[in-house]
Amino acid sequence: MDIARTPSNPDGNPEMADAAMQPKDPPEIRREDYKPFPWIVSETRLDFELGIDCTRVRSTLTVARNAKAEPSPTIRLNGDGIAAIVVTVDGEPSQSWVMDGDDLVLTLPGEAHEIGIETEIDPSANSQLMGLYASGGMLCTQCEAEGFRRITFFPDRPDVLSTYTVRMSGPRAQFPVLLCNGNKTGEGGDGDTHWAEWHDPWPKPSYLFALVAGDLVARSDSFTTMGGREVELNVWVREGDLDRTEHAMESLKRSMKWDEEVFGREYDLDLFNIVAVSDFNMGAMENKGLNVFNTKYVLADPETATDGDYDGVEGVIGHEYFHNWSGNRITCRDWFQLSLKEGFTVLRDQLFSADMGSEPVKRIEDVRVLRGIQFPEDSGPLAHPIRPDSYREISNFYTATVYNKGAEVIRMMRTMAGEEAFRKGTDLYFERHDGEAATCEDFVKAIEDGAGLDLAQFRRWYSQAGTPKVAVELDHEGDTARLALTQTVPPTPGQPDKAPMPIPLKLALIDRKSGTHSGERLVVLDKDTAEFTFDGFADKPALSINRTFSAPVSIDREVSREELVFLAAKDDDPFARYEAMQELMTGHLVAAVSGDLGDNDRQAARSDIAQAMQSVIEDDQLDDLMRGELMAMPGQTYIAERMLVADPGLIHAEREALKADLGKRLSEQFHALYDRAEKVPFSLDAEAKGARKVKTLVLAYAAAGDPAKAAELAAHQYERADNMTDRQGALMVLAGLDSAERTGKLIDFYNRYQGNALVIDKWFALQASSLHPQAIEHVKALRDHPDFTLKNPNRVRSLYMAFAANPAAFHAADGEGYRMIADLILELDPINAQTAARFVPPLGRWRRIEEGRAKLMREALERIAQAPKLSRDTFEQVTRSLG
Ligand code: B3K
Ligand code: ZN
Repeated sequence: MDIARTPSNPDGNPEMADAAMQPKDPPEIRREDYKPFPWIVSETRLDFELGIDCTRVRSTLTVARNAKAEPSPTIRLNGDGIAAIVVTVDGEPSQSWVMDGDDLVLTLPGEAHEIGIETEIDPSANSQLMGLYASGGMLCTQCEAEGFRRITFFPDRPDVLSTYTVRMSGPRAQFPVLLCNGNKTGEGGDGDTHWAEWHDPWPKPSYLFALVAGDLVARSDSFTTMGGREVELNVWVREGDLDRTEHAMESLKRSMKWDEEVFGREYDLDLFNIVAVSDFNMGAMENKGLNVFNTKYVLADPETATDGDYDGVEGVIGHEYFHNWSGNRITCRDWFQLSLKEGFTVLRDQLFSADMGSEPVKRIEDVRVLRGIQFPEDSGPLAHPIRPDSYREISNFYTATVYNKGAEVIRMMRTMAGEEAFRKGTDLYFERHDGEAATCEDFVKAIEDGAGLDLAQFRRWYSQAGTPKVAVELDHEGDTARLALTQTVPPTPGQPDKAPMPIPLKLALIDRKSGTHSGERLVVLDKDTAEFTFDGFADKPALSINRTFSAPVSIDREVSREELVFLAAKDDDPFARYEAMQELMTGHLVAAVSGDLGDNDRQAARSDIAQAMQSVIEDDQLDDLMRGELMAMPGQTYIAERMLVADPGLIHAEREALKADLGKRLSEQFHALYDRAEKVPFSLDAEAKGARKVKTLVLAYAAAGDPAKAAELAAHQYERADNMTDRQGALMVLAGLDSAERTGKLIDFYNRYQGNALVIDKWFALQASSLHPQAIEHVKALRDHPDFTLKNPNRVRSLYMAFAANPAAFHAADGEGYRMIADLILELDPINAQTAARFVPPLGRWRRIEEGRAKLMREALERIAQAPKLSRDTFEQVTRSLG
């Protein structure tokens, strides 16, 4: 693939041999330069003659001038590494076109025309997994954001909506199943070849186009919508995987029902297909009526999938399904508006998962992702607003900021409006913009009008990057509690000065004696500083603030450990309780790492933390899922994020030391908890899931406190396991220990699941993320394992993302971890640029890391930057990271 045989490159000059590898310095695209496309493409007809290594594509576009755009004598059809074999206008061969880089620019004289273009592509050579590619003998597509232009020349931008009619033909034996968007309108065959024709009645942008051809089998079911439409549902997988699709199908039906009940959204076709693909750059893709999924988010059974995997399947199925309205019926005007569909759809999937399981636990999980990934992004060189102002490669902007902070921003509107008014706002949004390519501004305006909110100042959340910090002080005098709040929004690249933003903070003032409060309040801090007074407090209350994590900010306050211990035990908001536990541990670890902690202070802090942990372990009002959250230690990145400059080695050592200390101090309580949890039989209900969660947590504490005992217990759990959660949890602990059981159980796991790619991914990841002192050597050895390949993104991520997120290994003081990631990026970039570029951000944190390592991280980045050719993706990330 990517062999460009364009007029300007007739011989396939090696300089251009791989279109993904660009000469340096690709242009910057700016939001303010948006112009409507001068042509309307009312209809698109596509004819595919399918072959794994040669597919011929004939497209017919019906175009007319767009009266709402500046007139143009030409039409620009984007291409990427493809060549036109034939170009016709109104049925006649045309010579009036030129190539401008990868794009085909055609001069059109009249008001309306029919353009015909023929291209030929090689899906089997498409290792970028964008456009039409081969995966395990089948053909599939990924077009978002700019993959359609790798299939045929087209105005590949989200504001060009067209109805698609697609015919595909190919060898029946190789591709017995032929799928596309919309409904099947015909099929037939002749000897070994067969064909199918599909029509999608809903106008859509090219990024939502999808085609699948392969030897697949389906789990089928149906759903009757609230309007009485009977929808056929299929989950397509390879033969042999069918018995792992039940959870996906159930999740789909639950999503459809939930969207009707909670957002009033009904499905709009007679068919909904999901196809699972093993080689996929991300989680899944919401193509109209034909969602394509990474197998990881489809296949699940108790033997091979963990509880986390089950939740992942449900969440991603929901997410992609919800896009049918927030993304497909209303799409984005341009890619700067990506958060319009992604932020909103993440919020929708979060609310869905919360409704399907435990709301507080889901909230904590979401906040953990936000603080572990988005906060570091927002405080580093890649920081950008949820609606970015410019990009070089849009694939780099599918970020935690656009997705997760985007969801938080909409969640704040919901919090300020209240659920009912917010629903009026979303109803208005869907009604006003159905069928359009809209902007974030359209969304905010609809919420403003529908929910009756003034969001004038709130819009700054869309334009300003950086995590606001809120300094909090609570004073008490007479019977008045006085709360002083001060916000600062830090400078970020290109945005040195920030204006104050409205920050909705839910709070409660808790009576220290009774442990109760008189009601939760919502205050909105919309200035740099503000003061709020509360009367009727004879004694100083304990402050519970940013309850439910009502705003995506960091709270900065002086609070005694004693008060945190109190809140960890008594706060009636589960999130605030979790926060108190996290703060208790984080506060201690930051002080310990900063070196200003004497031995006595250290002992006193550890004893307070143990006391709080004990009350969590022994609180019989708690369910185990929530108990597990309260028991979890803060992640290393989160701790590092709290320091201006961090020493990853020291943080790791202190964190492990605290874990060991707790493991020892609370050994009895932990083991009692384990014994109780161990008796709960396997099921997928919350109680059993909670039991499994606390068991593995106990093993982790024990592994730090008493490794020999933990190894024994983990080996026992591994052997007895009747589900993947228990087995993986035990193996995770064993993989980090220098015990005799380690090797045996790793071999057993591999042999047991050999051939099951998703489980073998776990086997790679467990070793790459392990606490074992030789983890780095293990990763090097695994790189040469026959099952390792750079061609499969899941496998690459399972080894190297896990490694890059393993602080002790990645941050090895001699820089070996950084060199390994740089080597990977350089090797992977020509194969799969999108995946390669995802490994740059861990190196980009150098400014916040101690000097010695920072220098080594920079060197790794500089070495990448010096490569003679880089993809746009990696070039942009490396350049921004070096700053
Ligand atoms: N919309 C897709 C993401 C496409 C990423 C392209 N690099 C999946 C999702 O967010 O639902
Ligand atoms: Zn999405």
